Amino acid sequence: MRLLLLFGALLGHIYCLQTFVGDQVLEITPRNQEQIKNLAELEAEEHLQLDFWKSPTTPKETAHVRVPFVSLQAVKVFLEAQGIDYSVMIRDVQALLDKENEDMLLNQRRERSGSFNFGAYHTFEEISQEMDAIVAEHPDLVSKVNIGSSFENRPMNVLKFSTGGDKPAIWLDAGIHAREWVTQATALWTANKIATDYGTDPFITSLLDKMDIFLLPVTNPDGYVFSQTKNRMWRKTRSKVPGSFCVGVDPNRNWDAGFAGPGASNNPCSDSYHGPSANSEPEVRSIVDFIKSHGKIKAFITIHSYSQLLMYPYGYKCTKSDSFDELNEVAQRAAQSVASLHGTSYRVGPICSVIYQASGGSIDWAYDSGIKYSFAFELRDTGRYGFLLPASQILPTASETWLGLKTIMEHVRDHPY
Ligand code: INF
Ligand code: ZN
Repeated sequence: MRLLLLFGALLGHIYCLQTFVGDQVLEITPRNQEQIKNLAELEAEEHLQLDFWKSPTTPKETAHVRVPFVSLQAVKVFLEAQGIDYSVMIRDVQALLDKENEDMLLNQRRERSGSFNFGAYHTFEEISQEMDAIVAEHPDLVSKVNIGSSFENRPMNVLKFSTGGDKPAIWLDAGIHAREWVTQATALWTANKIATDYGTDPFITSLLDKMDIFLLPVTNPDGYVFSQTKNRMWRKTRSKVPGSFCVGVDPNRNWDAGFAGPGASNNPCSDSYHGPSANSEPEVRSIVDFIKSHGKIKAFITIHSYSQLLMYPYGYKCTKSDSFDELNEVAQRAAQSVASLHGTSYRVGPICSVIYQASGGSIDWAYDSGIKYSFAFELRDTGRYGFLLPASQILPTASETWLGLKTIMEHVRDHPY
């Protein structure tokens, strides 16, 4: 009976859900500039429907590409003909999605007769309820601030951690890209960590004596819901784009920092589409308005996955920022803190040198708006599971990330400006 129920629930989900049966994620290692060009040409073939999880940048660096089952043959023939090395990273994407879905359903049953499990993936609704629960349990420290609504009118709720008044503050956000599920989960764990450790952990206590923290766990609510109900690989917002059949804008190309420059697409069907204008997405606009009206945000930290990177400005240009030396020093130390727990190794540097030139990103906007301490995390892993990180890695990811966050926040606390 139990199994039957589970099966029914699974079927119900699959019914309206895009499936990825037989899709593979290939790890591709171009040997030279020529082969990188070949891969760029492959990416441009829209009919192949390739999903570049990680783009090739320099020779010997790997690319990760999800290839739909129907394109597998063609892509493998192409790679072999060009003599480009590749291996299969994920043999059947759908098998991982089935496991993930089954885990979520089992956990939901368990939570009905128990407490919230931070080591599981949750729906938007469940996350919102847990945020309310954290506020209810710590009313003197935590409050909920509504900063606006998503395109589909879901609330953008920020948790404010404050011992009173409006102090200089640290901004943290996660989940700006829908499919990066470990980030929303990590943010919620972090919220609970801050709330429960205040008063006992000397670091968090001393920080909150001087500063406030604002934390937005689900920056792209519509995309998150879509990634759980329709298409697990969804990255963008869900806004209607005038004059196109394609939906959504890359919210990390939509900020007013080198908007529409290199590393963003003007094709509404692209996963890195910058949108019709800067701040066109209500999700981005809401954060910009909030931060401007607050006026005392001293650090801006955004959490993505995957690749294990800690980056700072700039992305829209490849020149050093004025704060390069200080940001680099802080980021290097934060990466060491992350590694100290489970040995997870991070690469550190400006966006443009660590990944690629990317314009319209949030931390560039924050930095150019006067928020010196602007950082972007890319959490686990380096590709074994990519965006499909098993729930069993949520707690280790969240706890190691917390050590990195602490190192940055400590520096911010001790270097007022
Ligand atoms: N990768 C980059 C992206 O937005 C990360 C990034 C961060 C770019 C900051 C620019 C600025 O394309 C991901 N991976 O989204 O999570
Ligand atoms: Zn991202």
